[in-house]
Amino acid sequence: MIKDLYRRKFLEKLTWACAGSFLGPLTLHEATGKNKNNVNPISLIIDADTANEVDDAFAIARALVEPGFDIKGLCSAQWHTQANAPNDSVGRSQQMNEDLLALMGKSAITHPMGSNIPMVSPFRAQPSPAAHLIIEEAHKMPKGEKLTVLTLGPATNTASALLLDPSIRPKLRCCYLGLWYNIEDQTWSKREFNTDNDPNALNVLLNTQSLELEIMTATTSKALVF
Ligand SMILES: [Ca+2]
Repeated sequence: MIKDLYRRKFLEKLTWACAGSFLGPLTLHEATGKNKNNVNPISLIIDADTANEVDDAFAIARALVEPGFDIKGLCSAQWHTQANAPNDSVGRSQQMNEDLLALMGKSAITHPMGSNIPMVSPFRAQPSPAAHLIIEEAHKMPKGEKLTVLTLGPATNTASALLLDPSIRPKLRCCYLGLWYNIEDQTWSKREFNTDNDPNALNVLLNTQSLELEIMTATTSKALVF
């Protein structure tokens, strides 16, 4: 109970800090459907293991007030390899997503639950409401436009969506936060937290031909200290 209270207090402070300086542009965006540069905002689904560490909560709160984003959904992801992970790690992420949306007055944004378990092979999807939302929103994109899926945890939900409906591949732009890159010997490593939580899912993204995939490595994100 005390933990829940601290979590809620933290989320309240976080949402006020993020919302305060963006309320002006947000009103303009909501009134016109376009951002201040008069271009259409990016259609975006955020897929996050929100309850694992505090960084995802900051990213989500900031994204929710960004006029350049048209957020089509906020999905929850599992984080089962963390030492203190509960059995329902996706449920904890889901609860934090719901708390954040409620505190920011954004509960109308669709917020489906992701899979609580990783893929058991790179050929077998883990169906979930989150994976189905990615499929649904990808198909809604106008011709020539893509849905951006920003993955802040393991790629279970996105990879499962691709396996369940491969026809969405040309409609997706996947942004993945994970892997290490060693600058000295120019080698990549999959022994990184997000990837360890579902290595099969990342392999699906890497092995899907012609999939638009952007990766920010943990090597880079670790250096981004504000
Ligand atoms: Ca994360």
